[in-house]
Amino acid sequence: MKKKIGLLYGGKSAEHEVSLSTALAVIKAIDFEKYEVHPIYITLDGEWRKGPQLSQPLESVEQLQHKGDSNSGANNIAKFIIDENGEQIKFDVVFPLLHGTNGEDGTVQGLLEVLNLPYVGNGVLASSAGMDKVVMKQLFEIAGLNQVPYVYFLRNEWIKDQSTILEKCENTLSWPMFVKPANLGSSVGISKSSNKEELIKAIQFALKYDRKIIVEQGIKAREIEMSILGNYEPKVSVAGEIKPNTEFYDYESKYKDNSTSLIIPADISELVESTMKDMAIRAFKILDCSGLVRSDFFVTDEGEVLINEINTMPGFTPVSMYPLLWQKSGLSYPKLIDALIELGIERYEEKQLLQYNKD
Ligand code: G1L
Repeated sequence: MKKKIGLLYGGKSAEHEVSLSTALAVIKAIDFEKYEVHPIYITLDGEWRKGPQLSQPLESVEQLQHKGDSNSGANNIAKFIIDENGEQIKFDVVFPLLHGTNGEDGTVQGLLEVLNLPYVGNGVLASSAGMDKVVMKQLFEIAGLNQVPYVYFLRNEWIKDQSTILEKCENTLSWPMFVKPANLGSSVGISKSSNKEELIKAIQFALKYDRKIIVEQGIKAREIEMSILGNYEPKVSVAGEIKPNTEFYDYESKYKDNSTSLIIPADISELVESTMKDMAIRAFKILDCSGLVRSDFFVTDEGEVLINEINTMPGFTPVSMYPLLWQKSGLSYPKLIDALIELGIERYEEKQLLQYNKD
């Protein structure tokens, strides 16, 4: 029996297009001898549209953007849950290739939990904790992970008392400082400031995108990443370096231009590599991750390793860092998809064994 895979993509999100091309890449690579694929497209307006079952790859993203049948009135989430006969659809596993609607991650995972469907990747807790840079940094602190100094605050605190916040930044951090919305949906709202005046502007800008702001001390360092795969005993890939050609990594350079180059494997010492591996696994465990995570580090010229962030939903086309690192580590893109599906099912089956009532 072929496994029934539900592929969720699109979404009410800034990364709608990225999600579409990722879904196409997965469909092109997935083993149709082992799986049948059920595409579920979420439009930019948040409408859920189930497409016909696939038993062979598609050619273009247009084929993924199913037309709605507006007369049925059921172009909605019910179509995903219930089939033509009113029975609940049972997928063997769902691939959630999207951020939660409006960027609150963990929401789609929560829906899948409520529906009691197995799914690929991180659960509710890791997805939402990994979405908030402040929560993530606080957890890293508990795990004893080395990271850049930071200050954070909420909009209402800024409105009440700007000078205390600015003082705290100047006393705790040195220039330049990077101001970011805490919500890591995408790299929008981020800017660099080299003095107080710029800092104020950067904060006002970031506040357009989130109510929680983080100010991080800038650091002169290389950006090196590792891919983690597994549940209880996660495996770590070789390291890869990102060399940005623009001043820093913004939304445009991340997705649109070729202004970054990836160097795989990264040229690092054995000590730096083993430090990164150890930190990557500690980060994976403290956020209670499952399936996959990409861990991003700073490495200074002196060989100091600092964790920057982890990404619970990394770029996932065959030319994205996460799959490329596995490719170099001996795991091809189709094999990586197989492994993630198995890990999702394993996690679900373990959960089925839990008891929910008192004896
Ligand atoms: F399903 C996985 F494997 F967990 C998974 C889910 C989501 C891997 C990678 C992603 N990434 C994305 O969905 C995205 C980078 C396209 C964000 Cl919209």
